[in-house]
Amino acid sequence: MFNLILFGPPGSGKGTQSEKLVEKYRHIHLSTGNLLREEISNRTPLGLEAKSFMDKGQLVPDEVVIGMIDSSLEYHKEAPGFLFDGFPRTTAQAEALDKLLSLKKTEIALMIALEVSEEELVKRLLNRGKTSGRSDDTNETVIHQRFSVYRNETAPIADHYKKLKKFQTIKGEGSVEEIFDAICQAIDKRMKNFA
Ligand code: B4P
Repeated sequence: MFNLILFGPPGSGKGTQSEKLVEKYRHIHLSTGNLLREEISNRTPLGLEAKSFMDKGQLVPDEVVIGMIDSSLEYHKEAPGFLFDGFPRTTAQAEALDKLLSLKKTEIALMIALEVSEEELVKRLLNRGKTSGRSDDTNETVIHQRFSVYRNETAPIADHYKKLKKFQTIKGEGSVEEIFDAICQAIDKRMKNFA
């Protein structure tokens, strides 16, 4: 089983690249952002709770997100591997993911981090907000709050994967195709050396 984490700040292209990667590698795509937005559009109690955090640019509580990932892993028992997009985002989530995967006798093979300047990120998110209707993409104060949460709570978990030599950065600026090719090269290289 080859499990991958696509990492990076809000708007760095995790969702965009994930769609292309699952088409090529046939991973099961687990995007906590998409799962939460689905709960919101179905107006479930979980969705209503999540919305109140997301609208303010805050993270949804760990137990909610970890529960969602736990159910998804159970549901896709026969998966050839998982692509985690937007998860883990806190140390508690990273620890929970390690535990859940080890129960399945598997582990993370690689974390790929997309690097994009903040100026470019703001441009992309405001641009997406014009068409997506996503309330967290239309307000610049909320966007900056998301960056601050990323710097304080999410970015530090990269150290865990760096220590395990499972971490690689990729330049996230350029055309979607160029970035995709660079990610594929990193995955293919790791797959060759991964039992
Ligand atoms: P997410 O849904 O994970 O989304 P994101 O970080 O905003 O964006 P992503 O990096 O996927 O960007 P995309 O490809 O779409 O999170 C949303 C919220 O959900 C969080 O703030 C949080 O509240 C909550 N949440 C999610 N997971 C959580 C967790 N684990 N724990 C707690 N809370 C959680 O790209 C953005 C835009 O850029 C698009 O318009 C795209 O077209 C464009 N773009 C992409 N690549 C480009 C390129 N190369 N050049 C130009 N534009 C590009």
